[in-house]
Amino acid sequence: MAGEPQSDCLFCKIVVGEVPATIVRETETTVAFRDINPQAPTHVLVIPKVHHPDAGTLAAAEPAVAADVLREAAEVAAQEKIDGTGFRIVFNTGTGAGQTVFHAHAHVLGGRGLEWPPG
Ligand code: IU
Repeated sequence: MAGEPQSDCLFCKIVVGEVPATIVRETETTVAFRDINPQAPTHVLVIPKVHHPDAGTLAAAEPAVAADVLREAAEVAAQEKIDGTGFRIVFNTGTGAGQTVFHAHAHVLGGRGLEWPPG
């Protein structure tokens, strides 16, 4: 069922502590942790605790939680002190866009120059 934990989902396992992660922030509805393969000096993932496959399906089903994810992404940037120079919030959606984990997540990237358009 939409929103329910999925036994084969890595990020659902991070939410319950079955898979380790370096958590930098946590709220009632979200967890933020460092990406294991960082693409920038700051690279943190913000995920909803509920399971939805991507940002769009999350926003359609639980818009308040989608807003929580966005707010937490900005809070991470402030906590990491990358908000002054600028940072990027990325939602890869679909395999063609590089999505590899099908539990909605925001990448928060910063601490270096960020080119536009992204590759
Ligand atoms: P993507 O947008 O679905 O490609 O992002 C998934 C990210 O999850 C990717 O940057 C991985 O490095 C990251 N990640 C992680 O932080 N911890 C893990 O155990 C696994 C993937 I698997």
